[in-house]
Order: sequence, then structure tokens, then C-alpha cells
Amino acid sequence: MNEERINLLLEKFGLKISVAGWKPFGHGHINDTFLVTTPGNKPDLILQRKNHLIFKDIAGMMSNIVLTTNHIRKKLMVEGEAEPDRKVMHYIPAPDGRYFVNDAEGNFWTLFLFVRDSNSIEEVTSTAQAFSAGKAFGHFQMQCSDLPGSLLIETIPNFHNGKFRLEQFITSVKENRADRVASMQPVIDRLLSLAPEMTRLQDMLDRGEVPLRITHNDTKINNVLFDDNDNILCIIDLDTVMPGSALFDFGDAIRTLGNTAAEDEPDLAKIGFNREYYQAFAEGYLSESSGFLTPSERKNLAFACRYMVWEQTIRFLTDYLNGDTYYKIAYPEHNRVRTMAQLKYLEVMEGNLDFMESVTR
Ligand code: ADP
Ligand code: GN1
Ligand code: MG
Repeated sequence: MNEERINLLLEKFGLKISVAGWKPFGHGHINDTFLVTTPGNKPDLILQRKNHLIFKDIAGMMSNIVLTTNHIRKKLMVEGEAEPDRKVMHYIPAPDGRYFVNDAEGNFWTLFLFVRDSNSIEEVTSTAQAFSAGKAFGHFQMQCSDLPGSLLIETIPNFHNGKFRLEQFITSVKENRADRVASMQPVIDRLLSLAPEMTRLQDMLDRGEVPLRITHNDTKINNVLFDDNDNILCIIDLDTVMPGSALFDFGDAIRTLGNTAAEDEPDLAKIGFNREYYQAFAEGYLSESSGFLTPSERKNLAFACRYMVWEQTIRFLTDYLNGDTYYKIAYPEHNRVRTMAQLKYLEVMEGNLDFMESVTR
């Protein structure tokens, strides 16, 4: 990336300005994100290259995002929100009305406002933050609850379908493309032995025992923006907003927020389960969602945390066995390290299940 390219992309969005500065931003595994500062008092912008090899229908994805953000913005206006652009993402259309532009290499670029005076965190450091994050994701689900699901496409089909993820995993073992199966055999066996229990969530969805809602589907803690006083501003990274289960969002948030270490911590001794953060997140989440959650959802919140960690473990391992084709990696064995760290977290969680159940039942 360079300044000339940034100016060219902004021009495609109809903005004829010379940027004041730019830098790569965030820690995402899929997209490329750049913070762009503009001259004068104009708001800062984020230019993001969406990964079109992973998101195969960028126009559909952007349609989901615009429907969702417009829906939320309308509610904020009714509530008299003074600064809606800090409470919901604001994407900028190109002059042709589309919410992306293409560059000469066929990449897809999107542009949105940087939420002023915002911070995203890679790890929670207080129960107050955990409570706020829970409230934020519960509130987001509530804001989306009257958005008709039929309007949204499945940006990545079967994204959190455990049976589908299991099939992909089994295929990666059979194909053994990177010749890494032998070294991972005990881990593969362990993850496969959990499959009958873990695919139960998809069974419940298939049978209609757990409802489909509009959900975020990537509720990592770094997808929440806080202000300088740890108050919630908004939920970001809306690429995977689509029909899904509330259980996916609850479970995926605990996957990062309940872990005392990072999702790719190489030192397994550092990986633990933070009961206080779990409890605070659950209380924040339930303060917004207890009115709409069904008994079957409520009953399965704790289980969903185990499910999401198992799913993420097999996703990282699948990518490792396939030769690292999906997630960005920072070093050659990164996906193996991620797999081992998630598996350790899954095991640590087992010892906390009774506690988790007691909080969320
Ligand atoms: P990825 O899909 O790669 O995770 P994100 O859309 O989450 O990309 O963006 C990466 C990071 O950029 C976020 O974790 C956050 O730190 C920052 N970010 C994204 N959108 C905004 C925004 N609208 N305002 C401020 N910071 C943002
Ligand atoms: C990816 O882009 P990012 O880092 O927020 C992935 C999530 C995984 C996560 C693991 C579209 O999210 O599903 O849970 O990495 N996003 C996609 O850290 O696959
Ligand atoms: Mg993100």
C-alpha cells in the first residue's frame, strides 16, 4: 500500500482529497484495514480490502451491512441519539451507489467512517468491560430482532454449521495436502471424539428447537468499540451479519473474552478460564436479551461456549492441514499453535462447566 494508491481509491469513492496520513490497522485474520487521516477537520476514514476469496458475494455482503446499519440508525434517530455515527457503522457509497469499488487487480475496497475517539481491545481487563461487552452484543441482537431475515443473504454459507465444519475437517484429514496429519493425529482423534456431542447444536437448529435470528457471527472482543471511559460505542466488523443463532454470538464472545490468554498463546500454561469475566459478560448479555431468548437458547448458553471453541479449533486445524490457505499467519506454525491453544482452552472450560451453567440457566 502507498499514499498514491490510497488517493486513487478515495477518488473512486468520489473523494478528491490528498490524505494527511495512513497506516495499517487492527489485527484481523481476513481483511486488510487501513486508517486514513484526512486534511482539515474532516472525520478519519477506514479503507478496507474485503477478502473476496472468502466472501464470494461482496455486493450481497455489503447489502446485508447497509440494511443492518440503516435499520439500527433509524432506531437511534427515533431515540434522539445525538451522535449516531459513533453508535453504528457508517459506510460510504461510491458515486454509482455501490458500497465498494474495485482496483486494477480485481480487489474489493470499502470505505467507512472511523468512529472518533474509539478504542478496540484485544483482551478484556476488567469485569466492567466484560459486562459492557455482553450488553453491547445483547443490544445488537435486540436492534436486529425486527429486521426480516429473508432480506439478508448468507455471506458465508454454513458459517457456524458444526456438521459442515466437521465435514471440512474430515476432508482435510483425508486429503492431507500439507503432509501434517501424522504429527497431529492425537489432536485429530480427540477433536473427532467430541464431534457427536458438538454437532448437537446444529441438530437443534435443524429441528427448529433453537431459532434463527439475525446475528453478528464474529463476536471477538476486538469487534467492540469502547470510548475512553470504557463505555460502549458500537459493534463493528459486520461482514458476517446474517441469519444465525444467538448461541453462536454468546459462545464466540466467551471464546476470546473468557480466555486468560490470547487465542494463539504458545505457552499453554497461561491459558485459563476467567470466571469473573464470564459472569460479568453473561449478566450484561442477559440484561438485554433475557426478554427475547427462548428457554432452549438460555439452557444452551454455556454449552454454546464449548461448541464455539471446538468449532474454532477444528477450523484452525483444518487450515493447518490444508497448508494455511484461509487465515493470515504470522509464522509458519501459527495455525498449529492456534489449534493447540484453543484445544487447551476447551479442556480448561470443561472444569468450569457447572459454574458456567449456574450463571446462565
Ligand atoms: P477484520 O475483519 O479484519 O477483523 P475489522 O473490520 O474488525 O477487520 O477491523 C479491524 C480493526 O480496525 C478493528 O478491530 C478496530 O480496531 C478497527 N476498526 C474497524 N472499524 C472501525 C471503525 N469504524 N472505527 C474505529 N476503528 C475501527
Ligand atoms: C476471523 O477477521 P477476524 O479476525 O475478525 C474469522 C472468524 C474467526 C476468527 C478467529 C470471516 O475473524 O470466524 O473466528 O478469525 N472470520 C471469518 O480469530 O472467517
Ligand atoms: Mg474484526
